[in-house]
Amino acid sequence: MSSPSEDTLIVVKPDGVRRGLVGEIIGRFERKGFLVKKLHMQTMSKPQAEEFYSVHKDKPFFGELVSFITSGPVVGAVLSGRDAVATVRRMVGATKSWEAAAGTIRGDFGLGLTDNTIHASDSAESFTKESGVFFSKTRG
Ligand code: 3AN
Repeated sequence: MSSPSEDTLIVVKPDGVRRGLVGEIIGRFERKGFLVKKLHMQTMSKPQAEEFYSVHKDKPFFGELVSFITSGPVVGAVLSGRDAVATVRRMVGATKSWEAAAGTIRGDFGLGLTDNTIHASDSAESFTKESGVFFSKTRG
């Protein structure tokens, strides 16, 4: 029986790329059963990052967020599979990495908050917006 499929976006943040965790992270999603539909490494520009994180523009940590995400290369992937948005968020774990459950990506690989290894879309609407911004300079 085929299962209903959904797409979501993950972005391995500069700390994750710097620490050599790209393969481990993408591998976890592949082993879970998600299909990698798009994969792209780039260093985001400041305007691109401000648009990517625009829902947080009034938060006190917005400047820090933009400055961190543009501090080095990131790797974004569109993942496709059953209930992708919620399932991927469970695999990513809590925002505060030091509180994230063992077995989640943030729980296993870091202690940071701004530098919390990975971003994942929190809804279908966020996926549409964020993937449009992330892949704006790529074709296909
Ligand atoms: P999540 O990435 O778990 O969905 P959000 O959407 O609440 O978390 O926050 C977006 C990003 O903003 C987080 N990934 C984290 O890097 C950063 N962030 C969230 N809260 C704070 C905070 N209080 N101080 C600094 N950075 C924060």
